[in-house]
Amino acid sequence: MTLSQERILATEIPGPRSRALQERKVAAVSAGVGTTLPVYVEQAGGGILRDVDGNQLIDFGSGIAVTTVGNAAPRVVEAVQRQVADFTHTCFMVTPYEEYVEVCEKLAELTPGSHEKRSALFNSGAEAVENAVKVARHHTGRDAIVVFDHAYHGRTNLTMALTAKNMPYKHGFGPFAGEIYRAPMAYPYRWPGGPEACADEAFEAFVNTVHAQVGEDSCAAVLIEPIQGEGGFIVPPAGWLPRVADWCREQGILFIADEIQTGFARTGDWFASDHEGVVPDLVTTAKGMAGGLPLAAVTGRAEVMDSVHVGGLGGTYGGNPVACASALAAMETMQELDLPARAREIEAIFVPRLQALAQRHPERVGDIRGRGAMLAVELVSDGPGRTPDAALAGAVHRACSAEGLVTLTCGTFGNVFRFLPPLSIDDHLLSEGLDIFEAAFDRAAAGSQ
Ligand code: PLZ
Repeated sequence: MTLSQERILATEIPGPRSRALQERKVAAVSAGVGTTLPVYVEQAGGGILRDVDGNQLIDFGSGIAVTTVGNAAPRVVEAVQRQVADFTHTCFMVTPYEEYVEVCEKLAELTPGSHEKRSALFNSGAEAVENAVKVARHHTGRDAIVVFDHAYHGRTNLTMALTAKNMPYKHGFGPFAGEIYRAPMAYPYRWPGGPEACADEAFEAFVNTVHAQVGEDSCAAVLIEPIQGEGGFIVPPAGWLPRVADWCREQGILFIADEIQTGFARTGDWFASDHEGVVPDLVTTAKGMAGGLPLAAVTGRAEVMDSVHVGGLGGTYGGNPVACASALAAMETMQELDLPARAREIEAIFVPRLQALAQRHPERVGDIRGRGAMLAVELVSDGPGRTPDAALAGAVHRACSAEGLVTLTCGTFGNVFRFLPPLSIDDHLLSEGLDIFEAAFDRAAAGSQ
């Protein structure tokens, strides 16, 4: 790795070159495309992003859970360079190539369950979700798709309909696709009957939604993120997910796990579904799978995936050979370095420190949750009152940015501070990043009492 693994503050953040680039951005890029931290990157690797002003920032975001194996990971660079020199595109639907097939073989090996599987490859997470819905409808001959409160599945027309949050994802972009129904999410911290009642009551509420609003035999699929991402890193209570999956099976409803954010070592298992032994009928993947190149997949039971007529699935770039080469190298890296274990180590480093923070700020840290290297704190203004405090999350985020720590927030109420470090980050950077976060939190909390 050529990039030194140290934080460097060479200028204020953003520095003069980044500010000049941001001016060009405003003049050339649609205002609809936002940037949370307008620091322009010129090199990245390990746990560091180096900007055009020579600053080196600690990365707690992984480009939204993508650079799981690290940025420009050595094996990925080598595989991509080789592939790009061999050929860049033929279109798999025209003249195929081995890398596509090999990625699908790897997906069959790594995704939950030992049954026979098939996959189809796409370019983005949203495209994978769209295609999972297409396959589910085609296979079942049913129309309705059930999703959950706080869900995030993408920004295309169908996936906007599947996504719960209005601003910024949906506002003014309707009308949306039909036959989408929403059930309450098993969200322990905010469950009206309290966290202990959440598993049973949320299961009952889910079944009632399907029964009363849809009708079991009209329902093609239930689509869920096993740990919700953009919606707030919401971890359902133990037992709830397997119950939902089992019930779907009894009703002939397909169970689709959207593992786009949770998949590929991120949560300390290969997939978040593995944690409770859930075996989905279909799984959508993207992000961490391909080491930073755009690649997404739908993987599922052979008879479901093969029920589609020849030519029914595809796209010009889906399973591009360079992206496939990158994915194969990324998956090998994850296996060889046992990155699920690394994610569990990261959890063990973070959780005690977040717990100490919660003890220091009982009125402001409402909840600590997540698994592996997908962790979050939910911020509130009044402790047990649970009033979301998005302003505090924003203030902590800005203070971290100024100190050279890249962080992300999320949540339906914008009040969840989330941690998604690359699994290639060194312990000393994790610890330094946490120091910065804690100091920023202490100052922001004191300033907004
Ligand atoms: N499903 C579970 O997390 C992408 C979106 C960021 P694409 N999440 C980050 C933003 O503001 O656009 C995501 C996800 C889950 C689907 C998607 C969509 O994946 O590759 O962004 O289309």
